[in-house]
Amino acid sequence: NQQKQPIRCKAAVCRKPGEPLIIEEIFVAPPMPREARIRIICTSLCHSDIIFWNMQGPPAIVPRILGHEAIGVVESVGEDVTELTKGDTVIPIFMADCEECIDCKSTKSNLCSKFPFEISPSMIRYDTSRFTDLNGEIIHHFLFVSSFSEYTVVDIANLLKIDPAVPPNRACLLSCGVSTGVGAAWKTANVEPGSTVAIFGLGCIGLAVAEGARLCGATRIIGVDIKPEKFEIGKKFGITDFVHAGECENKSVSQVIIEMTGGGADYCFECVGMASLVHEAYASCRKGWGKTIMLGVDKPGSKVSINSNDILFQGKTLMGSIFGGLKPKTDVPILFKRYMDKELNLDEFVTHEVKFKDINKAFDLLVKGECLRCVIWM
Ligand code: CXF
Ligand code: ZN
Repeated sequence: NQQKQPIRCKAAVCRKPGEPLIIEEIFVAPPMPREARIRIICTSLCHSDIIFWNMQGPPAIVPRILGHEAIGVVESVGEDVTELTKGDTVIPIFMADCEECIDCKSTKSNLCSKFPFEISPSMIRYDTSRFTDLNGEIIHHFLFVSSFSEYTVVDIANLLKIDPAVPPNRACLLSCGVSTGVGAAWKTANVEPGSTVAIFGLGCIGLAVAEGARLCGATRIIGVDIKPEKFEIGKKFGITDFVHAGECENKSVSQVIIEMTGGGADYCFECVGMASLVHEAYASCRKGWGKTIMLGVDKPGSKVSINSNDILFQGKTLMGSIFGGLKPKTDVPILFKRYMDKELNLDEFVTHEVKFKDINKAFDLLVKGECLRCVIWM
């Protein structure tokens, strides 16, 4: 049986942290029960790939295959897979959705308890790898996806079947970054029509929050960034006002936002991953009902410090949001529909496209902050 054989194909392997990926031939083992082997069509580069590419030591171990924002076609399925079949178009999602645990059954959570999210070098269900190099050495996985490979193996809990009519270089964006930002506005914050929103950091995630806030009917969307050129880009995503952080004379950003809004924004989003900025975002949201949502990932162990009486007397909320609070199997299909109905703007996020052999160019562009999303075609 052809499908039970390992596949020999090309992958971009991270062998040393922070050094260019090496395109080499590898073997991809057949899928185990409840897994599928996927042929990647295209993948895009997310900032988390850069963070873990640069990280020295655990949980980032080499050699491994990075990449987690992608779209592909099912090449074969393991035993006990009824949900998917060969030829289906799928997107991988690093957050599992087993559809049967208490969290997956609740509309209030996207944190699967059967397969909790972790930075693991293995498959989510088995603690083993499906990749080996030509010397038989193990190559590790990343975020249960490892899409910088012509073929990969992904658990059924991490796969969403999608309509093959969606252009692949748009569909892949809903696999991580854009979904995370849009979801944070829609699901985590539940932004209401007429709201004022402040977004700290106008990279892909922050701009996706703006897009989500616009879809929710926010009327004022304030972007905060240290680069003034981000305002022009932000306008395409519905940013109405801009605060140039670092150039606020002798005021803090929160003082500026409180003055602009007559008391603070209804919703603030931290999209950089700086604990000190969470403090500033929290200070920028309105007493009584203000909500601050953390999306950025700071260094492990970093602390957010907020005066306890501020929390007690101001009645504000501070929330974390992973994958925008979206439930992969039920909420992401709604985003696909909104894209196909021409409501959700994905096109503007794709600023660059390269061939797989040029994957290291995509890294250069994102590291230099010159792109939002670079699509890498296999
Ligand atoms: C991130 C979310 C926080 C942990 C690392 C991965 N997700 C995707 O980019
Ligand atoms: Zn990502």
